[in-house]
Amino acid sequence: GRIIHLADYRPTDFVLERVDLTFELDPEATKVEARLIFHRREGTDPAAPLVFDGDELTLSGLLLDQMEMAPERYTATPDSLTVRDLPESSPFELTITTIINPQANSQLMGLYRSSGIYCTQCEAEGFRRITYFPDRPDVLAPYTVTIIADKAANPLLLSNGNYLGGGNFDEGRHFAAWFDPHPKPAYLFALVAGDLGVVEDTFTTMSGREVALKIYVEHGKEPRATYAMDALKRSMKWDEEVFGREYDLDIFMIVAVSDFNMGAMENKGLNVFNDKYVLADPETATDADYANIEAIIAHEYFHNWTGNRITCRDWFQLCLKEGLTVFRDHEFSADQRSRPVKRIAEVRHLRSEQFPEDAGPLAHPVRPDKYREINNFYTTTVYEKGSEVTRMIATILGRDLFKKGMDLYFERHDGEAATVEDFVKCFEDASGRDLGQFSLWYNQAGTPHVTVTADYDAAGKALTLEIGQTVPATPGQADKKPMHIPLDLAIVLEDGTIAVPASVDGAEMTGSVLHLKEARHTVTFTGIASRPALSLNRSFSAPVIVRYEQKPADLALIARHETDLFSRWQAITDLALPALKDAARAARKGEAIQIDVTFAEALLAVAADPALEPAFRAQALTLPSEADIARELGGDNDPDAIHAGREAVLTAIARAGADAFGSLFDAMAAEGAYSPDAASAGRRALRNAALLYRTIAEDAPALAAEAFAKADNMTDLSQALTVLAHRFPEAPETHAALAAFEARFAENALVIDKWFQIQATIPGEGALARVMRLKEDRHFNENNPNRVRSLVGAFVFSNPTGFNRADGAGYRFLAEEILRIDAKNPQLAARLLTSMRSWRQLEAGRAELARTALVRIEREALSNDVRDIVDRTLK
Ligand code: B3K
Ligand code: ZN
Repeated sequence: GRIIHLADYRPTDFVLERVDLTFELDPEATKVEARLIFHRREGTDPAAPLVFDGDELTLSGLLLDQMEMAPERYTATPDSLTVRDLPESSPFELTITTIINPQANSQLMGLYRSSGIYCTQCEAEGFRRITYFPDRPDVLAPYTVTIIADKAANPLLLSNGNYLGGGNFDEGRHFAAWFDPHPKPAYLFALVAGDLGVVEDTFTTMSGREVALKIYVEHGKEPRATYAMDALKRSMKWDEEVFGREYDLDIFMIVAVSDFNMGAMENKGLNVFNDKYVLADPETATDADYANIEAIIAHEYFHNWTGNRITCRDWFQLCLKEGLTVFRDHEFSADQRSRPVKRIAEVRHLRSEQFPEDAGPLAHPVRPDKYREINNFYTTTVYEKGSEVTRMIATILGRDLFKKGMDLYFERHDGEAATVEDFVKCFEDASGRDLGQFSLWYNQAGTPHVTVTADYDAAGKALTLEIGQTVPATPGQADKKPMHIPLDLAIVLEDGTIAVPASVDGAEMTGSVLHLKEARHTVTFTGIASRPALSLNRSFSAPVIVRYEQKPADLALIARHETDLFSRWQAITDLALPALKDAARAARKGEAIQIDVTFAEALLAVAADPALEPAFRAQALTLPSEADIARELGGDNDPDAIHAGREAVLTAIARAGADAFGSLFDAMAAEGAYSPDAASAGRRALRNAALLYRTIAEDAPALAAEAFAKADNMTDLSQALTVLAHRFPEAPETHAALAAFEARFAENALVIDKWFQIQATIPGEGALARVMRLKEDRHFNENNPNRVRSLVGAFVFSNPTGFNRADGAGYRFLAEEILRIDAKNPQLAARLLTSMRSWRQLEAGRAELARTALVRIEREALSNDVRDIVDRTLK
């Protein structure tokens, strides 16, 4: 595949006016007829040919204004169709016919079949696997779609927009027609056909229109779709109230399918979902599943305005819809649940996923300027860092001006394919501020480092900060410019109050936000009554790494008194990190691990504080992960030593807090019947954290086995099973629990995924043999992405000691998996391979073994997807 550059963008020579598609569905030979009306764009070369994209297509008919075209006027190959000698000025109609094989489509891109259901996935470039088309996001048109199929097998025939009508044909066939009046790019096209059950509801919009809501699932699973429906209605309401956005069709549909390459897809009026993010009930879904369903339903719904009504000019602008829509779903979840707890979870996720990406060979700007395979750019940088960049605009402008800028964006660009520049300009115009330097966030990759030193002058009551920023070099970007970093901070005095400085000098400050714009600032605050502790980057106002040496006593002060709960959690984490790092270093040297457990006092105090919400207290008890510690250590990493060190710290906390964990476990027992709401989920999280520490302190499986036996919901059940399996993999209690779990949920593939995942993440070098054994299990299916992610994905992404076995067997296993999966499903293979992105951070022995495995992959014939990842990872 060749490399596509942002700088090469130019508009099409032809304007697409209308699309009219007819599908005659057949599992192995679906006929697709596309009638497309175009006219030549004014001012373009009147001799220019019309070039269509294709992917593995064969042309079986081509008409110009209903007349067969002479073969010398066009050239068709599997990946393109070029039509010459087209009218100079008048509109014309091309009718393109292709025959495709949905049954044989194992890539799950284009039109494919999943458990007997026809469905489509077109983003980013799947539509060109259905018909020849100008398959780029700046080609927008209204679509009419007619679907013809066998009625018994496919009573349901769905596409985008509003239902026009349908009827019966002979030979048991029927048809349905749909019209989507909102011009859209082809990546938002969808078709679904088959036999499904439905959950129905309605929503009355703010202007009083009634919208039919339908969620389609496999027959019998309807009761498990009610939570998704509830989340949908809350999302629709919230988007009206917070962003003033109203839904714009008569019907909104969601279809759950079991074979899907990602989470879900925002096709206009017809979202297609991985069933994992639709189906839930207390017996089979965890609290995390409920929260994910709520967030993803919201995310896809919110795309209706940010993505669909206003789409992207080209794929380089992907963050324009993804970063913004993640920001919107984050805000939604924060409003529906607990804002600080949600923020902590977001930051944990950003640090564990995006920071490593930004620090490794796959680093790229939020808006990349080149790509070889666009599917490899649906990354945590585009999504989550993209969301953080939007959040910073809101922080810099303040709530009201941010809202004004969003309103202007919706007004100015509705119906268009826009760019990041268009978006930023709306905030500049709405606020009168210059966001020029700020825009570097879109173009410079790498996580900025902010270093701070403080000097307090007691006599002058002045606090002086030396603040420096650097942005590390990333692939293709050696030198970086200073960024505009909005750093929210609090100066916490000895009595726990937050100081209000008499004056600030050396950097602009708005409210509690300091605006860093230079490589170095010397900032002086006056009127600071006592030697302060510094709470930096409150609520994680900027996605940066802050380096500031702070005394444990000062961190403890912040952990106790900060009004920003995120910062209290951060202080607790900062207190624990030195212990975790020291323990890992000691283990690495083969020394005895000594732990001074004073750091845990603040953590235990927060955990026991009844004034704080349980979900927050549970977060305080959840130590940084092994991957987090590896990142903090910054290289030459030995995953076994990190694991051993972290275990020692956990044990020290478990012993120090033994009494507290006992009473917490009892105090957080369920009150009444299960409810998935955030408050109840928080109590379960805290109780399960206590269970973990109690089990560690006792070093025996009995408590977890008892919790497993008594659990009346999937959260408690799977947590207890995880504790058993991860801590006592060979205990009879564990074998019994795993067998009972498997027997009870054998018919529910999504729950069996949890069973795979729990076993795939059992630490230690035995993990690989276990994973290989499970690959032979009757529940495993290599063609189903959810199964592959639960077993192979969980092993390579979430089992640091198992995957990074010192003999390199984990890497060799991954290489073989990648090569086999790549032949069927390149997107899935490429995603799994990103698990190698931090290989250079490993100690030399493992790094060399990892490199050897990458080279093994690199030498084979590969898809464009895997080729792109392996080449960049090795570079
Ligand atoms: N827009 C889709 C992702 C498409 C991925 C294509 N490889 C889902 C989402 O972000 O909402
Ligand atoms: Zn999205």
